[in-house]
Amino acid sequence: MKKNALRIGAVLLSSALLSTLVAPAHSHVSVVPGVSAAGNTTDALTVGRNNTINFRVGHGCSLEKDVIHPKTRKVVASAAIDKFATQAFTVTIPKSAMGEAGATFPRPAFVPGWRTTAKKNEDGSVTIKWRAISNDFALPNGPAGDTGASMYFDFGVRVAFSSATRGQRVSFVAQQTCLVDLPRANGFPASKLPIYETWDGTADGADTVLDNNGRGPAPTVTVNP
Ligand SMILES: [Cu+2]
Repeated sequence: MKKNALRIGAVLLSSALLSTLVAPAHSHVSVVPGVSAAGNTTDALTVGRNNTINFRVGHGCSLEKDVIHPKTRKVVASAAIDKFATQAFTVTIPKSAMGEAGATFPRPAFVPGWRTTAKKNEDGSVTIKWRAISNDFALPNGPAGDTGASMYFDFGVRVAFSSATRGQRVSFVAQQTCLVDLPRANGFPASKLPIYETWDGTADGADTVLDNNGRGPAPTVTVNP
């Protein structure tokens, strides 16, 4: 989606206030600091403390172009109307959030009904993936009914910000995978077409490729100085 996220200028705010200022947008994917066992949200973004952060998914996937059935050539999903449930969510934790040596593996929160995997990448970063074990557990775009509002969910991860991140912005590439049903047709078995919302950029509005992989800003936090 290419909604403009609300942006707040932080020029006049003290550093104490700054620690609470993270990705104010209500939609897209943003980082929300977790509450520590001591009951504060400062530890989450402070080097050397328990850095528990949550990735808030604000809505499901939209289409950039209609999905045409490969066999019948009929429109099976409309870009103007249809939204899709999130079946999988991935987030990549950079080495700068994996301790001083870049070797403290992130600890994903358990989400009932979702299977969790963690994979180490070539560059030493770790990608965490949560996948709904069935359609019933997928995160819907919105509640059933007629209000048209979307739903959100927070995927938690405990990371370990390294000293080098003090006062710095740290971004986490994230991606939602949704599935479009392609019904069975003459010689064509029923199947599912994956579509994506990829959060790996710095700004909205740059995605002009109609590939049903929407691109948006990466969730980002500023670590306390
Ligand atoms: Cu959005």
